[in-house]
Amino acid sequence: MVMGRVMLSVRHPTAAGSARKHFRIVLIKPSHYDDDGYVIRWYRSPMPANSLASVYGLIDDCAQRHILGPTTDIEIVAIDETNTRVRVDRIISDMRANNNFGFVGLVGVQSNQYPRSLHIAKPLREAGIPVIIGGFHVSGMLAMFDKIGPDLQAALDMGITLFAGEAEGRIDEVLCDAAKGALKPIYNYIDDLPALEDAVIPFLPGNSVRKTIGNVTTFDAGRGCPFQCSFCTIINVQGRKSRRRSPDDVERILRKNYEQGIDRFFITDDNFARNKDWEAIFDRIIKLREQHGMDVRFLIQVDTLCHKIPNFVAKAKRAGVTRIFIGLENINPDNLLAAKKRQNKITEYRNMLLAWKAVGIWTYAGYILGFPNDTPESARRDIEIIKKEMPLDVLEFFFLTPLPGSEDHKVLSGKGAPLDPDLNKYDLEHALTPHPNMSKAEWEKLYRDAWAIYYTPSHIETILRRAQVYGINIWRLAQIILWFAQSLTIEKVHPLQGGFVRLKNRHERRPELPVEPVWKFYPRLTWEVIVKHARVAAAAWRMFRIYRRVAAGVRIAYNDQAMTPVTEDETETLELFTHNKSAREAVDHARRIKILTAVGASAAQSNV
Ligand code: B12
Ligand code: SF4
Repeated sequence: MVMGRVMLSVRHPTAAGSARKHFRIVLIKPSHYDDDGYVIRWYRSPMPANSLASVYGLIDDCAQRHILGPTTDIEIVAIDETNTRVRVDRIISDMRANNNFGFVGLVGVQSNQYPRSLHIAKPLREAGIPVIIGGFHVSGMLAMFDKIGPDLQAALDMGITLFAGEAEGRIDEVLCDAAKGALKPIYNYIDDLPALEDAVIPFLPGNSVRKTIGNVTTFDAGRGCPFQCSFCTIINVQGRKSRRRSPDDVERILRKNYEQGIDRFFITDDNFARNKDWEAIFDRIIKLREQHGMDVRFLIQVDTLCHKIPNFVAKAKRAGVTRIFIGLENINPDNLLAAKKRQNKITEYRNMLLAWKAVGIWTYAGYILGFPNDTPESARRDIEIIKKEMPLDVLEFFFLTPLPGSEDHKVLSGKGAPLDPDLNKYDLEHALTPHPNMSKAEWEKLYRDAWAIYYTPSHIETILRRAQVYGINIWRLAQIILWFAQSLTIEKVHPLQGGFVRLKNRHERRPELPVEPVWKFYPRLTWEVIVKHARVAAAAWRMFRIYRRVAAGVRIAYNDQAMTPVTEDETETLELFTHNKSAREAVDHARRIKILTAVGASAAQSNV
């Protein structure tokens, strides 16, 4: 049941007769509750959490440096609740056997995971075990508000320690305080973000990575993003300055994982294109691949202007990037402007996607529903435009959510706007505020419909046909599309929260809801399992037939509007550019900039 359990006891000579002590740290990356109140947990979760890897790596380093003295070993147990049941009773008895010498760290706690974290913490605190909570909820709240809100106060009242900011360079202090039994109520480093060059690298043992699907692990090559999107928490928690790991450290991360058989990576930087050392990092990876024969491959997150950075796309390809994720967010310029997402230019979308396609890299994009100018009709029409005019592979939908830590959340809270008080729902999958043009029910229906509108059998076929032209592995792509297309309908969760074989325990339910009786819980669970598997099998069969049709047509030339670069006259005809006034204005603006740049360039030339 323990995901990664490592007893780090580097033997140092101890004074004769002195007994070794074990400082026990249990790190838990919590999950959260589904709409029925059960913990979302899988036999295999999608990927390991970099938050857990970062804190694990830091504490592992403390253990190797023996920061608690030569006679005290540091023992780390790491649990990812999305794939491992948290047995609080066992943690309590193990800790008790060790005189509560240690602590439980709730790691990388997002807002939607905060209620679950407090539920895990309650019995631990009652047993006298020190508990520390870190992650985006605590950091985001302390970054945006001077006063402690009721949710953080509830933790402090339970005697839980809060950690805000990043732990690199600070973890020694926390461990030493904990070992002395003198943890402070709050460690607040939110205004003092550490440099990442030479910082301890994130790492998880291979046996924990193997509790996830595939052979993929996560690491951050940098943190921070220069842009200012109002719904974003990252800029307020990790800052707008690019802080990054050195190419040497990236190489160490890759080698350490490669040695334990892990060669696929999700680089979690929210915008790797704005990592100031992207080129040096790519160059190092290219060297590892081309000169040292390391077949490492990557998924990275980038912005919609990345293709304009000289060499970026070409080097990404050589460095083994096979997929990119882009925050497309919306195709209505009014909405993008309202969210201060000024860097997203609809006039660039298609050319950017084609630049990636040209090198055989497939694209995922996030699309947000519920911007102020959206109506159910406009959003449905926008998705149809995307299907017809943009060569995008995987599209995923989110609700516009005022996440704690974002400017939107702060502004709405300041105005006293009605915000749903249940933090468990702050997972980008729920409607949490009133919308000017849609009722809550309409917004929720739009979210459910959006997946069905995009992933129709005929559009899946089009995606695969387009991908085949660019030499993309369509068998693999078909599997990912199956995952994204079916997750919400079959498992009722977003694909990023999904996993392989849902596990449920009768007792792992929100304490506000009753434990269901055996006669009700088990028959329903059995029925659920049967129905789900039947639906997965049916969907997989339909997908296989589409795949087979496309693969059989490999020699037939395929082309469509989305696959051709945008021409000047198309800006007058494409719906993407003409569907409303602000889209037309965006095109006019881009045209004016182009003319001015050309005039400026020829003036500069005539001056030379
Ligand atoms: C990679 C990633 C994922 C991956 C993997 C999960 C992971 N955590 O690695 C996947 C794709 C699975 C994912 C899914 C989701 N994610 Co996500 N994800 C990220 C991303 C891009 C990077 C996470 C990361 O590695 N950060 C770097 C680490 C090092 O930072 P950290 O977690 O804050 O940890 C540091 C400190 O907080 C502190 N610390 C943390 N814990 C502890 C504990 C102790 C004891 C101590 C001392 C210190 C400490 O030290 C750490 C090292 O410095 C972040 C954005 C971001 N830039 O962080 C979003 C982010 C965390 N995700 C977010 C969300 C909403 C989700 C989803 C709910 C989306 C969805 N509906 O599917 C799901 C939830 C799934 C789940 N079970 O976690 C939000 C959370 C916002 C919030 N306020 O709650 C973020 C911030 C993005 C956003 N949109 O704003 N995610
Ligand atoms: S581009 Fe992404 S990471 Fe950067 S501010 Fe916008 S939402 Fe945040």
